[in-house]
Amino acid sequence: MSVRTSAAASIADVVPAVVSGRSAPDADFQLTPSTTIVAAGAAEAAGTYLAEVLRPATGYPLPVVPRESPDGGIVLVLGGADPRVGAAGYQLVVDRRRVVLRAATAAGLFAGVQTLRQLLPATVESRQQQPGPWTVCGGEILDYPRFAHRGAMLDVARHFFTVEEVKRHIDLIAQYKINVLHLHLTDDQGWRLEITSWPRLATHGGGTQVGGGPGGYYTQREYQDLVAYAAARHVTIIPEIDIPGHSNAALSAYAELTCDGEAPPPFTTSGTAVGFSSLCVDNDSTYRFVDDVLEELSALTPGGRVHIGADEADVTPPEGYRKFVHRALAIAAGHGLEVTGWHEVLRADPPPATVVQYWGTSGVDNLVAAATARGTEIVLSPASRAYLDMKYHRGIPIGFKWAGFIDVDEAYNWDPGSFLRDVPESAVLGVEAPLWSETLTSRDDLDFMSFPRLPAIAELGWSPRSTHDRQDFARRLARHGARWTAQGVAFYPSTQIPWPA
Ligand code: TNX
Repeated sequence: MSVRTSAAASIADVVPAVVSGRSAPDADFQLTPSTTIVAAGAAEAAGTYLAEVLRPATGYPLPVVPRESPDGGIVLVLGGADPRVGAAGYQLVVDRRRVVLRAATAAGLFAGVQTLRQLLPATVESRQQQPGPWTVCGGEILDYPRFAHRGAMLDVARHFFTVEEVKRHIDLIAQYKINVLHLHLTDDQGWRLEITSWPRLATHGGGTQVGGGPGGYYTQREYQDLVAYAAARHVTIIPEIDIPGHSNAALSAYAELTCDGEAPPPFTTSGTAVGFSSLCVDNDSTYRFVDDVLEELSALTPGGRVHIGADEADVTPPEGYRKFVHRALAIAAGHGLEVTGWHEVLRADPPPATVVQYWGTSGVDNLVAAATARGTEIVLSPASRAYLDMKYHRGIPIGFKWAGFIDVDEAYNWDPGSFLRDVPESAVLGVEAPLWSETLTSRDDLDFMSFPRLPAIAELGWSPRSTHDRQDFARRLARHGARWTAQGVAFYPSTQIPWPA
């Protein structure tokens, strides 16, 4: 498949769709060897990020300077934006002399930078110098998100992915205004974060993966680097320690977490069974473990929110599950942490401050509806829509199909505001697209399953309901294939998208 690589871009092609935009073709701005990026103080980081994105392909120096020269440039300003942009949006005005990006916060400027790069030809995404001209589509944009939580989840437990691979993934998802990366750090097959008070979690529990490969783990220093890298891209990492189920890796490292005192062997089969493991909810050592792990995690989590999983605890006795969840929530609160859990956590009747991540398929769940009536907020990850590990169609060699095949239409064509029965949009914190990695082993696999579906979920999270239009989305998305090609993204060329010939 070949995709056109040098066509000019337009405000009408931006993904996620903007709240409001007006193209003015006679007001295009040209990037030249003497263009400067004007950004001072707290705006400087967004300016530097923009310069780093644009320099390789243009070959221009694009210095980031504190003051505007008379001949204009790209100007990033904190303050003075239309108040409708709120804390996360931005306002962009492009005319022949200058580009002015305004926002109330650094996060808003960063979102605007992501839009701005989409107003340049796709070749700007190449890491090698390309021929211009470097035209920024003229016009005006006012833009801000529909939902606060626009997440992607990556499972580094079933198969390990390196710090470099995760950083690359962060850069790719941030382009689509994703602002949360939920990292699924522990599961039956692997424990991926160093915990200094329980060292064998990582050294033993991190030593393998699905199918018995070498696995791996992040040292705390590496993990901190990852968190900082994400933060610089306005992506908050939410670490998940999946307890009390999905815990074989921890049990195999420490026998005192089991009820029979015998550590099970590492789970290394190529099979992908779930729901067979549980921390022993009656052991004191289990709660010392939870306390120590959450204490160390709180120091590594500037976002202040952790995910405790709590899904598929099929072998945890129901009363014990309830007791465990309440103790874990109290321990987390003691370390100043806010908590998210998969929707099964509602079986324990947690306080409304616990955010619930819905991964069902039907949208009908009485516990979820009742919880939202008491103030619980929901993150929507319906498996039949948002699961990036589902196959696009039956012929795809990787991925699962238990929640159905998900091509771009299935990923895009639903409304997070009305998906759950008896749950008002006001209870929806946002959307999240989970990428489980039982069958995914390489960076190309991550790309292939994420693109183009992740941009579909990102648009549901960002763009107003009024812009929802599957044909227009397909047309806009079609223009992004050339960007992914220039970035070396191994995307799936869905037949539902009219890619340019
Ligand atoms: C269900 S979704 C799981 C995961 C699997 C996934 C595979 C959820 C909370 N649990 O453990 O990896 O399906 O699609």
